Amino acid sequence: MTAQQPREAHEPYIFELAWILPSIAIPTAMLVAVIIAAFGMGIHLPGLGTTVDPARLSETPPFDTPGLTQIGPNRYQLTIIASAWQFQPNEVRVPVGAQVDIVATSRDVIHGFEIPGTDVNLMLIPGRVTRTTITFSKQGNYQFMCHEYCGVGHHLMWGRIIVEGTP
Ligand SMILES: [Cu+2]
Repeated sequence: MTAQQPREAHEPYIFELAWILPSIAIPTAMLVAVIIAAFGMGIHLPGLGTTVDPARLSETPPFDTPGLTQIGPNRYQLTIIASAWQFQPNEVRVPVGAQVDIVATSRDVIHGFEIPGTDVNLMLIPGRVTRTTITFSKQGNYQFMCHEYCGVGHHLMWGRIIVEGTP
């Protein structure tokens, strides 16, 4: 048995505990939040899942017919192919209030797809299919552009979604 420590020796231990416990509790809480988000709420990075052969896009649905397709009442699928240095299609018209499922890929190098002012901000990777969904609740011109530098014509890679009609 060791002799009992003097009372002062316990005080630093309390302070250490006050730092150590949160430094364990906070990362643990963050890990739990990530696990709940991924498995409980189904939140994943856009684009995980499907692959496609970039050399055979013209034979592979839905990329054999890029553009807008109505898939339900006020719901559309917008299929987009990015390549150096254009988007196909580069202009589409959708009715206001429409829910648009964007399905996109790249034919050659890594491109980006961003619609400023919205949550749409995607990477288009050759061989991968990237998906997201957006509802256009306000009419207007929504410009989209490539935001991954992809060569000398990068600045030419843009297009627009024209949201028209009355809500
Ligand atoms: Cu680009």
